[in-house]
Amino acid sequence: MNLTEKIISAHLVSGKMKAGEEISIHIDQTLTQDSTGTMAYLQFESMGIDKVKTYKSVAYIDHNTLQSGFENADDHAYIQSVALKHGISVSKPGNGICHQVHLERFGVPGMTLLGSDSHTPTGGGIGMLAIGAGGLDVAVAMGGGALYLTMPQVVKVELRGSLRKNVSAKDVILEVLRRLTVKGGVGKVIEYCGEGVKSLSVPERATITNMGAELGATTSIFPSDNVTKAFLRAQGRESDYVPMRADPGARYSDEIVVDLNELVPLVACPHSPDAVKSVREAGKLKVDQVCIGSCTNSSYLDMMKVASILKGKRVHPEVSLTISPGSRQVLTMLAENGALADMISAGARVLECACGPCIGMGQSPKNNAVSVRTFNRNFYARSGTATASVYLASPETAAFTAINGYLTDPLDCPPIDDIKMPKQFLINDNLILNPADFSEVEVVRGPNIQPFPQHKALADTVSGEVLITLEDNITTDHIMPSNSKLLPYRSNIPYLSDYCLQPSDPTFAGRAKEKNGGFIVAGANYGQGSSREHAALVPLFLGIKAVIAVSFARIHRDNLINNGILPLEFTDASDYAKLSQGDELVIEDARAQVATGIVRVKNVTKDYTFETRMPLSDRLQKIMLAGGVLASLAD
Ligand code: MIC
Ligand code: SF4
Repeated sequence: MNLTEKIISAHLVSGKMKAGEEISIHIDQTLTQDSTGTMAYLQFESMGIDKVKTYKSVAYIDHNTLQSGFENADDHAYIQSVALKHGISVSKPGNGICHQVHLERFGVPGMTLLGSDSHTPTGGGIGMLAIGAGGLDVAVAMGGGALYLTMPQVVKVELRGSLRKNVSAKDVILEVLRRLTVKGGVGKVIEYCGEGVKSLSVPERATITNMGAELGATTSIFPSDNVTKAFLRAQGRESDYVPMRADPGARYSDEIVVDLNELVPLVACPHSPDAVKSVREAGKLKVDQVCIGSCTNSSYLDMMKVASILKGKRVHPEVSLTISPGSRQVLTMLAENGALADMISAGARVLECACGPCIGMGQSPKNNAVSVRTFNRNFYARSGTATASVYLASPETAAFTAINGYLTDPLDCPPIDDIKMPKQFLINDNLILNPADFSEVEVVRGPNIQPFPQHKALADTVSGEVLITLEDNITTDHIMPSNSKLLPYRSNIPYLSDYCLQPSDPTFAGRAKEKNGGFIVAGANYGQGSSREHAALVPLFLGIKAVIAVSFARIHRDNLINNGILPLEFTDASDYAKLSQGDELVIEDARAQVATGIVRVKNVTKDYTFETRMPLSDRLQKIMLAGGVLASLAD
C-alpha cells in the first residue's frame, strides 16, 4: 500500500478503497478557525451533542483578529465559550495561525485531521492525513461521525537530490503547480517520496503540503521519518512519533519526478497560483510591498532565513515590508535570539502572529501596486485592492526583493547562512485553554450571530433565470469575498449576501434578490480555494437553486450539497457557451431525476433541453432531497 492507503485503511468506516468510490473514514482530530468556526459551532450546537468524540479538537482564533468593532471580539467570546463547554481546546488570538500551531503542538503522524480551512493539509508535512472541509463536515466529525469522501487517486511525487542554497520549499510546490495547474489535483492525494524527502525539514514539507490545496487536491502527505522524530522531540512530543511510509513497490495512479538540484526560484504571477514563471523570467519588476508570513511560510526556519537576509541591511525606501511570524513560539524565539531586532532595524513592520494580510485583514496595497507575498493565494482582489498585482514567492525571494525594491532572483544574491533546525523549540502553551480547566461554561452569544438560512426540501420543479455566467476557475474569494470589512460578518449571512460575487459583477446580489434567486452558470473548477461554507450559504440565502458548471472544486461541491444547492455538471461542455444571462431554465421532476444521476434542464427562452450530471451516492441523494445535511438529520 502507499502511505495514503495505509492511513485510510486504518480509519476506514465504510466503502472500498477503490478510486472514485465513496468511502467514509474515522476522524481523530479536528481544527476550526474563527472565520469558519462560528458557523461550524452553531451547526455543532444544533446537533445537540454534549462533548466532542474526537481524540483532540482545537478551536483556533487567528483570522479575524483585527477588532475594528465589537463583532470579531464577540465572535471570539462565542467560540471560546462554546468550545470549552463541549470539550474543545482553544488557541487564543495571538497564539498563531492554526496550521502552524497545530503542526507544532498537536499533529501526530498517521492520524486523520479534519479542519474547517482549506489549508488543513499542512498537517501532511508531519505525516497526517489532513483534509480541509466545510464547517458542517467538521461539526459532524466532532460529534463522532465519519467523514465521507471520494476515494482519491494517489499521485507519487518523487523528490530527487536536494535544494541548492537560496532555493526554497516554496519553489518545489510552485513547480508542482506549474506542472499540474490549479485543477490538476482534484480527486487526488499528492504523496511525496524519494531520497530528496530526507533533506527537507518538517516545516519545509508543510510548506509543500499546505500549498497543495492550490492544486485542488484532497490532501498532500509526506512520510514520517527521523526528521519528523527530531521535530517532535524538539517540540517535547517525541512520544507522538510514529514512523510511516509507503510499502516498497506501492502502486500509484501517476508519478512525477522533481529534481530538487535543478529547481530555480519561482513566482506565481497575478491572479492565479499556477501562473508560475521563474523569477528570472518574470524580470526585475519594481515592487511596492512585500509581505512575509501566512500558514505557508511563517515557520521558525523561514523567519530565520529572512532575518539573516535583512541583517545589517535596509528595506528599500519605496517598499513597505510586513512580517507576520506564524506562531507565538516562532515570535518568542526570534525575540530571544535577536533575529526580531534584525528585522525591525532593517525597517520591517512586524505584525501579529495571525493570517493578517493573507486574507485582506489589513495591509491592502495601494492602487496598481506590485505586491510580492510568501502566501499561497493571489486571487483577484483578495488583497483588498482590486487593482493590485500580487506575486507569490519564497521567503528568500521576498526578503531580497524587499531590500532591492525590485523582484530579485535569490540565485543572483549571496548564499544565505546555514540555518539549523533547533534541537529544542521554546514551549509555552499559555494561550492554549484546555476544557478540563473550565467547568460550568456559559455560551456567550453576541448580537452579530444571526441564524443561518433555512434549508428547504428539493422541489419537484426547479425554475428560474440564469443570473450570471462566469468563466473558469471562479474562486470562493469571488463568490464570497473576504476582507477586513466583510470578515466580521461571517456569522451574519443576510449582511454578507449583498456582496455575493461582487468582484465578478457588483449587480449580482441585487438581481438575485429582485428575481427571488435562480441559477449560476460557470466554467471549470468552480469554487476553487477556501473551504468557506459562506460561498454556499450566501447563494442559498439569495435563492440560488443550482449551479451549472463545467466542473467543481471538491470542498465547494460538498458545501453546495450540504446546503441543498444542486451542483450540476454539463455532460457536454460545449453546452456552457449556449447559455446566456437572463435565459429562463426549468428542471421538471427534479426529485426523480436526482436518483438517476442525470438531470435534464430545459432552456425555455431558447427552446432546447440539455443534459447535466450529478453523480451522488445514496447518502448524498438523501441529503439533496431533504435540502441539506441539517435538514436530512432532522428527517
Ligand atoms: C483562506 O485562506 O481563504 C481562508 C480564509 O483561510 C479560508 C477559510 C475562510 O474562508 O474562512 C480557507 O482557506 O478555507
Ligand atoms: Fe490564514 Fe492565509 Fe493560511 Fe488562509 S491561507 S489559513 S487566511 S494564513
